[in-house]
Amino acid sequence: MKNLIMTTTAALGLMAAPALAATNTDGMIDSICKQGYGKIDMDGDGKLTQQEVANTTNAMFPKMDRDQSGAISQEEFSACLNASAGEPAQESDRKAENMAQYDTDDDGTLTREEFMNAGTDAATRAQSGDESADEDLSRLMFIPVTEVTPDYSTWRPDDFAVRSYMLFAALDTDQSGDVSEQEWSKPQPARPDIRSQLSDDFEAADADNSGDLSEQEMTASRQAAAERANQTAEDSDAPNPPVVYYRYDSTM
Ligand SMILES: [Ca+2]
Ligand SMILES: [Ca+2]
Ligand SMILES: [Ca+2]
Ligand SMILES: [Ca+2]
Repeated sequence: MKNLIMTTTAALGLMAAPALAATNTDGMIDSICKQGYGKIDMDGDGKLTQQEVANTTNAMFPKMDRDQSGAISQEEFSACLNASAGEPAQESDRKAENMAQYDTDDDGTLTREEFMNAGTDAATRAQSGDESADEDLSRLMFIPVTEVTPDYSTWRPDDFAVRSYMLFAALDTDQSGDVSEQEWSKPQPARPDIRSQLSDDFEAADADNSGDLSEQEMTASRQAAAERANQTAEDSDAPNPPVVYYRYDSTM
């Protein structure tokens, strides 16, 4: 699935990041850019409505528009949506010996479905007070090095789904759609750099080919992606498809 919105050439992206870091709005921009779509489902039913997408686009647009030009340039787009590229995860004890338990079809690799089902299972156990689940969660959830060790009891199902999705994306470095034993054993996988994908998405969203995105273009593009995400969730065979996973499919 393609991204919601997004952006730029490699050169522009590299130049934009230091410029952003120099401003005191950096923290705010960062949180908007990093929270992605996890918080978009405001009525909590696991579906993205067109109105929710319009509302969140309206809220984030002026913050992404760093120079207040009234439009989102490729640099602005990429600086935001690729903000966490390269961010490493905390170390965990992932190694060949503890991968097999999550590999339900025993084929030696973890598909995203196997990976995320394992995460959902561990999350369910953790929330029912099973302390042994923490060991699984430390292998299956993306915890940035900058974050203190999480208190999983405070996480919502969406948080588990997002972090699980993030870790899978970080581990699957060859983007094959599954995690090999070698990929699994990487001690500190990092958030992937998605500039080239963002570049494609930016072009697709720029309906009038003006080279920047109006709020209307951004809203339309995100609404179309949300629609696809809803459809993907609906078509899924999983009994309870992790909703945020589908939301993040549009951004990662
Ligand atoms: Ca701008
Ligand atoms: Ca497998
Ligand atoms: Ca792979
Ligand atoms: Ca445009």
